[in-house]
Amino acid sequence: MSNQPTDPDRSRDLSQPIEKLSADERLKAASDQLRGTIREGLADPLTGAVSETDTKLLKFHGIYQQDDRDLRDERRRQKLEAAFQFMIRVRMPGGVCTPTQWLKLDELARASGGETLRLTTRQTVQFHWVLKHDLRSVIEGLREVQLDTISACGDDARGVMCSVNPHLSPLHAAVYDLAHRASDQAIPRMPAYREIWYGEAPGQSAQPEEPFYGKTYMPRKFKIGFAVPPVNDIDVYSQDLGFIAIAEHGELKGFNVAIGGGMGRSDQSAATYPRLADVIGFVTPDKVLAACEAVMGVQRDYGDRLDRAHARFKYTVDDRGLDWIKTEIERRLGFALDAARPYVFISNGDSPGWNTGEDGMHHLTLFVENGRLSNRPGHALLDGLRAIARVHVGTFRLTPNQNIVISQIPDANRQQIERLAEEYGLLARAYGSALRVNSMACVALPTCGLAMAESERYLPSLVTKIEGLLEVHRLMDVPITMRMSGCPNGCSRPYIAEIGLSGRAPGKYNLYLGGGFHGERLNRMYLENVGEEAILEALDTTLGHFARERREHEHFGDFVIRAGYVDAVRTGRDFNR
Ligand code: SRM
Ligand code: SF4
Repeated sequence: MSNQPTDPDRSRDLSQPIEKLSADERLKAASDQLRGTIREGLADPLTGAVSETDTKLLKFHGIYQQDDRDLRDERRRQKLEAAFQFMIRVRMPGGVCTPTQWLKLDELARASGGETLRLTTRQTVQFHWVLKHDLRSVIEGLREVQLDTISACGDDARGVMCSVNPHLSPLHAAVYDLAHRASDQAIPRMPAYREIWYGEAPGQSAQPEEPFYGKTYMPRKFKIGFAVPPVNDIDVYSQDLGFIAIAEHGELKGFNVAIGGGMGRSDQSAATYPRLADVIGFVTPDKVLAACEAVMGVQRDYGDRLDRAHARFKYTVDDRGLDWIKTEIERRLGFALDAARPYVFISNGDSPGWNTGEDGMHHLTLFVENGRLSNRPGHALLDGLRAIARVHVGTFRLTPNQNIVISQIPDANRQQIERLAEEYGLLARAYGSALRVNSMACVALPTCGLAMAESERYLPSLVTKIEGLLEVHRLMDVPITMRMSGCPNGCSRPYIAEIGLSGRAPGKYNLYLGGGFHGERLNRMYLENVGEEAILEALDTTLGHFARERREHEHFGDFVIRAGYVDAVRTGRDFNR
C-alpha cells in the first residue's frame, strides 16, 4: 500500500513528542523495522526464551513466547527458568489451504508442535509447544508450501477472514479472491522476516521499507473480514473493517462497509468495551482495496498511540464520531460511499455435515470441538485429517467457528472421504446438542499468558452438564450460541453469543446473556464472578422459561431480553452500564 503517512516515523499526532508516546510505540520506532535483536536471541543457547523487547517484536513475525502455566509454580519452586515455548500462528487468508499444505502443517505439528494443531477463531492454524531451537525449522517448513506467519500477530492487519459458504461456490470464489488480495495489500513488507527466517541478505533499496506502515506500524492490531449473507460466520460486526457481500442472482455486486467492531475489554476499566461495527455505505468490488487502504489509513493516523488500552479503531470511531470518520474515509477515497444495500443474516454458526455446491462439488463440514486437533482414543482427529489430505483433491477451508470443511470433493471421492471421516471419529463429534455445535472456547490455559480461568479445557465438560438441562427442557436440537473466554479479551467473541462466559479467576466467570443469534447484538452481564453451580442454576431457570414460553422461531438471546432477564445492549458504550 502507498498512502504515505504525514510522519512515517510516528504516523500520527504530530503534536506529541516521541517520548510521550506509549512504550510500545517507542519500541517499534527503535526496532530497526522489527529486527531488534531477534537473531541474536534465537542463537543464545543459555535460555529457552528471548528478551522482553524481542518477545514483543516477534509477534509481528507471527510468533508468541509463552510458558507452560501448568508447570509455572513448580519450576519457580525449583528455581528453574519457566518452561518457555512458542506459539506460531500461520497466515492463511480466508482459511483456505491445499492438501499438500495440510500435510506439511500436520508433519510440523508432529515434529515440533506437541502433536497437536489448533484451529483458531480467525480461520487459521496455530502451533503450540514449539521450542526456541525448533522455530526456524517450522518457519522453513511452512515456506516449502508457500505459507508464512507474517503479520499473523502484531500491530498490523491480522489474518483477513472470509465466509466459508460451501454451497455458494462461485460467489465464495469471487469474495475469497478479494479477501486474499486485501490480505496481500495489507500485510507489511517486512524484509526483517525474510532476513531472519529465510537468511536473505539485507536489501539495498533506497525505498522506505514500509511505505504504508512507516516505522510504527498500526497503533494496535487491525482486523478485516468479508461476510457472505445469509451466514455471518465471520461475525462481521466484530471486525475493525468488515465487508458484507451484496449479490444478485449469485453475482457479486459489491459490499456494504462496516467499521469499528472489536471485542476486547478489561474488567478493571469501564473505558474499555466491546463494540459492534456500524455499516457506513456500499462500494463496488473494484473499490474494495482502496476502501481498505483508506480506512486503515485513518486508524493509522488518528488511532491513539499514547494509551495502548485505548488504541483500537473502535475507540477512534467513538471519540471522533462516525460522521467525522466517514467523511475522512471518503476524503481519502476521493468519492462518497453509496448508500448501504439491504441484506439479511440468519446465523453466525456453521452447519456440520454434507453440502453440495452450485457447481455440483461436495463439501463436508466437520465439527472440531474448540478447534483442538490431536489424537485421542476414539477421536484420532489429527490422523484422520492426514488420511483425508492424502486422498483429497480439493481444498480445506477453516471456519471462523474453529471447524474445518473438506471442500470441493468430486462425486467420485465422496464415499471415500465419508468412510475416512467415520473411521477416525471425525463425524461422531458432530452429534451433540445444537448448543455444543454452536459453542466455542478460546485457548486459555495452559499456554495463554493472559488467561485468568480455564476455557478450552473446561467448556466441553460444562456443555455436557448443560446438555443435562437441555434434555430436561427438550432443547437439545435448538441452536443456541455459547462462547467462553478465559479472560475479558474475548478471543472467542463471547460478547456476541447468546450465552457468554468470560474468565475472572480460576473457576470464576462473568455470565452474559442476550447476544444476537446472527451476531447483530452484544450481550449483557447477568451474573458477575460466579462458579459452575451458579451458572448452571441461572441457565436452568432461563432455559426452562425459554422452553415453556418461547415464540415460534424465537432465539434464546431475544427471549431473555423479552422476558426481562437483561436489557438489550444498544451500543458499545452501553455495554458496561
Ligand atoms: Fe486473541 C491476545 C488467542 C482471536 C482479542 N489472543 C491473544 C493471545 C495472543 C494472548 C497474548 O497476547 O499473549 C492468545 C494466545 C493464546 C494461545 O495460547 O494460543 C490469543 N485470539 C487467540 C485465538 C487463538 C483464540 C482461539 O481460541 O482461536 C484466536 C486467534 C485468531 C487468529 O487466528 O488470528 C484469537 N483475539 C481473537 C479475537 C476474535 C477475532 O479476532 O475474531 C479477538 C476479539 C476481537 C478483537 O480483536 O477485538 C481477540 N486477543 C484479543 C485481545 C484483546 C484485543 C483488544 O484490543 O482488546 C488480546 C490481548 C491483546 O491484544 O492485548 C488477545
Ligand atoms: Fe487468552 Fe484471554 Fe484470549 Fe482466552 S480470551 S486466548 S485467555 S487472551
